[in-house]
Amino acid sequence: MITLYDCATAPSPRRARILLAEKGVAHETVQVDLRSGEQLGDAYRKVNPLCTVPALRTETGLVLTDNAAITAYLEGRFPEPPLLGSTPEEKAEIASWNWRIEFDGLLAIAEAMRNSAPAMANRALTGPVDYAQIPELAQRGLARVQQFFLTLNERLAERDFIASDRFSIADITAVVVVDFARVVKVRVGEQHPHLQRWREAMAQRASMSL
Ligand SMILES: N[C@@H](CCC(=O)N[C@@H](CS)C(=O)NCC(=O)O)C(=O)O
Repeated sequence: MITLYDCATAPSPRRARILLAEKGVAHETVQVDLRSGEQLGDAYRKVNPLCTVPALRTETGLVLTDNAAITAYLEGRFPEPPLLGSTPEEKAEIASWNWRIEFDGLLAIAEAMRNSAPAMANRALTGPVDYAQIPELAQRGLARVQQFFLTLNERLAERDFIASDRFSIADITAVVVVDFARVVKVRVGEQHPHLQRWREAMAQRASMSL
């Protein structure tokens, strides 16, 4: 059985959960409690020395330690429905948007949250090494998140999906990131009508309630 190391409240493992659901892949789930620091303990370190979730263990014992690997693996093993694109052009467009959503969206939220939350003092970056917060980065992160929402809104002005003319991994990443922005108090509003329409359409998919 495939095993997903998950944390119900964290955005990155939600990406893997939605992907597994969209592909219809049977799996079991192990919760890792990030609030109590379980990811840094010896037991989880043996699973994933990078001390992050998600991680995915295959039936043969191969452990994949990030969404990039999990996505590549699942697409290879369960090609239907294709979520990374079919033609070279479509693959390129999806990869480009997925990267932008991670870099300009998810990492901007992380920058804002992890450099300001008192509970994350010295945990400004994930992983086994502690890093101090830099308050200016929190401010910059917040500005970047607001800009990211405008970019996505503009992108969706005449489109139903972020990267392609069909649902793709970029839509999964974007839903997770847009929802997670609430931790820095950025939300979809009337200034983002296209983003709002797209988010409401995405909510029709059962996977998005995970
Ligand atoms: N590259 C990873 C990033 C995963 C990541 O940052 N996970 C966060 C939860 S969203 C985590 O494990 N945080 C542990 C910590 O804060 O110490 C991926 O996308 O799979």
